[in-house]
Amino acid sequence: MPVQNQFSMSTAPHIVILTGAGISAESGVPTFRDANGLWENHRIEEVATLEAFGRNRALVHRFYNLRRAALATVEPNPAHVALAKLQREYPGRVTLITQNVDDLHERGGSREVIHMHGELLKARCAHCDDVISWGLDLNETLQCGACRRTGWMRPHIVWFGEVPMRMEEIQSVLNEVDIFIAVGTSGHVYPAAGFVQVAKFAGARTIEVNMDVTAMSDAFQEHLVGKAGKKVPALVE
Ligand code: BV8
Repeated sequence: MPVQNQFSMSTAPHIVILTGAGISAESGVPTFRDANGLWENHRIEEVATLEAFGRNRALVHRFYNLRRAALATVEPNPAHVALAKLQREYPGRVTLITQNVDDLHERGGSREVIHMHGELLKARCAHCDDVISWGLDLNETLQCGACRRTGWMRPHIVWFGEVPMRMEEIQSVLNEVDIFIAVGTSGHVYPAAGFVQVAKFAGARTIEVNMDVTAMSDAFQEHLVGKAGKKVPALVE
């Protein structure tokens, strides 16, 4: 049953949506699985870590600079647009959490997005934590505008082994969710892969939208098998 049918102003359910790389796949953003978790023969888990950044800044900067530049070549797809429409229609009742670091949810019209793994279009000073919007190449010559130090600017990205962002907020919405929908995520990365269990504990209806069976499929009551660009609009419109 489309989630719209569950909305009536008196009992508007609280919907929590978790998206992963699969929602951006039809926009042309490669998923991590597409590359079998590899990039230029490096395992992504080896590039996307603080240790890798300490070992070889140029390599890590290149990894993110290429992905940041590629954002200019992609557009949001009907799945991003449909979720933004749902958020507009039910203000305050739809929490969108993404593991993705692209800006396609925002360009699809979403105003409030919880980027639990950070954002490609932001940079952070590793010395004073100042965060700036940043759409260009990052390198070690960049000076921090807040503490004036040079060589400390890093991608504003949560690497493996680092604490995801806004986890308290995420925890509190999961404790009171009525409908939990996961779109285009393989369920390999924690803590995101465990959110469905928290939602189930809260008594939520759980729906997985994916092209494949995933590592967390067994935890979901409902499965919409197919492409997000088709299945998400049908579910939420
Ligand atoms: C944490 C930013 C503690 C980077 C990312 C050993 C040492 C240290 C940590 C660990 C360890 N073992 C385990 C861990 C925990 C670790 C982890 O889970 N590792 C994995 C590899 C086992 N997690 C962490 O380190 C996290 N931090 O645990 O801190 C903590 C926890 C809680 C509270 C306090 C402290 C931090 C993890 C964040 C890593 N950063 N992103 C970057 O992007 O460069 S994760 C990165 O990979 C993505 O953000 C994404 O989350 C993940 C890839 O997952 P997916 O999004 O699911 O993408 P994937 O390609 O895998 O799947 C795509 C899916 O879409 C598929 O199912 C496919 O079928 C589907 N699909 C494809 N096309 C479509 C589609 N579906 C629908 N339509 C389509 N068209």
